[in-house]
Amino acid sequence: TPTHRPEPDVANSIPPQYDCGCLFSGSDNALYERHLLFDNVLASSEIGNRERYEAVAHSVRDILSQRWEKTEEIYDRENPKLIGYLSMEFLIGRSLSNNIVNLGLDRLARRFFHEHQLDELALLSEEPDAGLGNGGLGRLAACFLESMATMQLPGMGYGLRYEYGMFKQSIVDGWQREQPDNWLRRPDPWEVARPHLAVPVELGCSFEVREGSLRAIAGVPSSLLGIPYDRPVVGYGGKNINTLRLWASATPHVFDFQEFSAGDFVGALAERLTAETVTRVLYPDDSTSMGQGLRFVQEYFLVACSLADLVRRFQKNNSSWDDLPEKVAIQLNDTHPSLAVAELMRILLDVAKLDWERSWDITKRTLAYTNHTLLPEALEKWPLRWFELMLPRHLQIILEIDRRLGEEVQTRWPGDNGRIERIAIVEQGSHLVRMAHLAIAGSHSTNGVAEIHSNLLRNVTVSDLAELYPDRFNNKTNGVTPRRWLLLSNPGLAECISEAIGDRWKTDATDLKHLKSLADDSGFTSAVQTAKRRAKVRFADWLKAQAGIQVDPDTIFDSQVKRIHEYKRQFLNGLRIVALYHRLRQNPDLDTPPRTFFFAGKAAPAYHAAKLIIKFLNNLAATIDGDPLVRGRLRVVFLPDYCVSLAEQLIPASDVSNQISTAGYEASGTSNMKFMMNGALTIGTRDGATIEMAEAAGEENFFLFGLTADQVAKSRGWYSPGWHYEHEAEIRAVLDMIFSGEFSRNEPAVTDAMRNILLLGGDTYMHLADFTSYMEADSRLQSLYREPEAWHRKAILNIAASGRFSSDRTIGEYARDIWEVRPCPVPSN
Ligand code: B1N
Repeated sequence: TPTHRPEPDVANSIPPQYDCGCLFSGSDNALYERHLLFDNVLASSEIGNRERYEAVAHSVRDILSQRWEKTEEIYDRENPKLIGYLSMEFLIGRSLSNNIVNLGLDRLARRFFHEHQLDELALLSEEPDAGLGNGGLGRLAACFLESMATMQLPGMGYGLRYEYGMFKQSIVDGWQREQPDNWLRRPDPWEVARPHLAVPVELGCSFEVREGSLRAIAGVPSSLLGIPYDRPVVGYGGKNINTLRLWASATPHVFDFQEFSAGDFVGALAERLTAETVTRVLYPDDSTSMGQGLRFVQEYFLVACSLADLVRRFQKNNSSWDDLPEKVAIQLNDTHPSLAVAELMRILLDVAKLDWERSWDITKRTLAYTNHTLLPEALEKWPLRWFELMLPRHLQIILEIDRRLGEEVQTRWPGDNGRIERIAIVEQGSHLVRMAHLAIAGSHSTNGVAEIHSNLLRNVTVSDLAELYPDRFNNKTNGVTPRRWLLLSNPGLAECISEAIGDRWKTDATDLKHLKSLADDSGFTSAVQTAKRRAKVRFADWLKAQAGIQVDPDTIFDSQVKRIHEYKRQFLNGLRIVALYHRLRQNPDLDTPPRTFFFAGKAAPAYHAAKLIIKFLNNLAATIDGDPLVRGRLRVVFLPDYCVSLAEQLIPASDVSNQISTAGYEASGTSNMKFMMNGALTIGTRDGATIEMAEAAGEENFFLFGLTADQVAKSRGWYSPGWHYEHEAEIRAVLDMIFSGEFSRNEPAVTDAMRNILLLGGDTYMHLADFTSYMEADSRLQSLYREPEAWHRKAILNIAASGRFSSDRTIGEYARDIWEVRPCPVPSN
């Protein structure tokens, strides 16, 4: 029988520090009523769900505002070491329900919705996703902020306030279409503009916008203004409320009075347009670096604003520059903010007037760098010429760093010119600045995001730098917040877990291990089974209402949701589905469990192969949908516009999680962890954090398949997709079916392109090498599904082992090993 450990209901007790009764009282001056009535000045007949959402959000913000302010006050008074998490992306998603849960207001809120006869779901979905990120890297930053606040660590996120976030995706004739995401069309209730904290940013050139792109005008220095917009980051339990500070660009001159009086009124205002262009839009590239000038300006803008802000804070309570590393820890989320190395050096040399040695020592001890990918196309390298144009002083500094680095290598390995060249920050010949080398040289810590990734980084990608600075390299395996990704998105399962083991897991996910002893408990197994079934029904209902798509909760929900990329191998999943389809066509009496395959994900607009994958999957879906022979047995659904809130719906409802990247290519993955926490079983390769997940749960509770990273690297030289086509009957049948145009009638370009990627072009990501073992793993999975007890036993063992993949654990490790920061609790009153 389940061990019932009654715990105080943290989530549903109102923290004493809030006076929130008024939100829910029916009295005339209740927060909600006032906001509803006065904020929009609308007749009650004109008030819709959007206005109701805004009124609730503003009420919640009113409730948290004093706590938020108090957090700031305590940090100011206690002067603890502060973390500055610098990231070009924060993929936040929606905030209202997260803030309600983290403030412990969920029970009250439910009653409030009920009493006011409000449709809670409809109201919550009025909030647009804050999609200020591409995928895993941006979502990780959001999870990290939530964990820091929950763990009462003084941490501040710094990013850009993009006017347009990740584009909206629609599917037309199977192809991806992009629409702008104008998420700020309506005022956002969570942001607070702080114009009095604006920061000037100086550039060595000016800009003009011509034909939609930004052009530099050499030799004419210019300045921009960074306006901070703050967003609350509510920790679970509502004790500390940290800040995410997003910078918007503006011009310092509202009018150029000279031009104004000279009559060029419009021209003067046009300058303002150019300045605001800088934070107009998020670059929609995941795991690639597009080398655009505007992106370079964005990166510097983030760094300049954030460092100025951190330095200003530091100087308020400290006097000696030597204390900077004791008072501020700056984490660079990939190389995107790695100009921080040169910018901090500039501040220390030119503003603080310190000498080089001292400046360099302070810079290194303050900064730390996280690498998120080894893909060569994602490693940022910027033209020297751009530094010359825009950041001439930074270029001087970088060249001096590079010169000294060369000297250091020369001293340790005299005459080893090859090594000097490989380590150099400025690449010879190309005149490109290798931003990863700058970040590694200018910081005290370089970490990867999963064991395998950190090892490859150290031993392969930047092995020379690792040999020079072995102590700087370390691993911090990623994690996800169990509040958003279990408590909030899967309330049924969360309750079932709390009933069994109490609710300490919400802030200490390792407590989930107590579920292990319940894996053979038939009462608990069936409770988990019921929770999964309910989540599937809930998702099916939601999908029907949202998109008119009907799916059957009595089929296996098998999902692959992530950015579309060749290395993630959505094609391989497609090949599996074609094989299953082919088998049924050959033998309609085949006894297989009915299945629904879900895909979702966006392709970078310029990534043609990725767009082709989307087209193929949609064609596959249409063909299978139109074949009565497999109706009710096979179904493929491509869900458009994957985003945080879609993930929150789909992940709890999934039975199977596909993590099938070519081994060695996925740095970590984080959705893999979300699926695991929600009781999905993983079919996957030994890549990224999936390796550690299988280790934690026991490989017997995973469906692992395919080549290891080592085997991939070793077989590169002789691998031949043609061999597999010739020698493996099912591969041949599957490819022939695709190449025959079965799924792409009258679209020969689609089949030709697939033939090129999978066969003629050499199959870079080795789809065919892993196909057969994928099918074998799939068969094992199908057999297990026929035994519900055994299936849910494994699901429970997975949930029980998922505690290690909480971002609280990850942040604990960063805090201890890299930042050396301690909690700074904000007392209750
Ligand atoms: O970062 C995630 C990892 O879990 C994923 O495995 C990894 O692919 C992802 C340039 C990136 N790496 N690199 C990027 C994003 C945007 C961009 O412009 C690169 N994203 C990842 C979290 O560690």
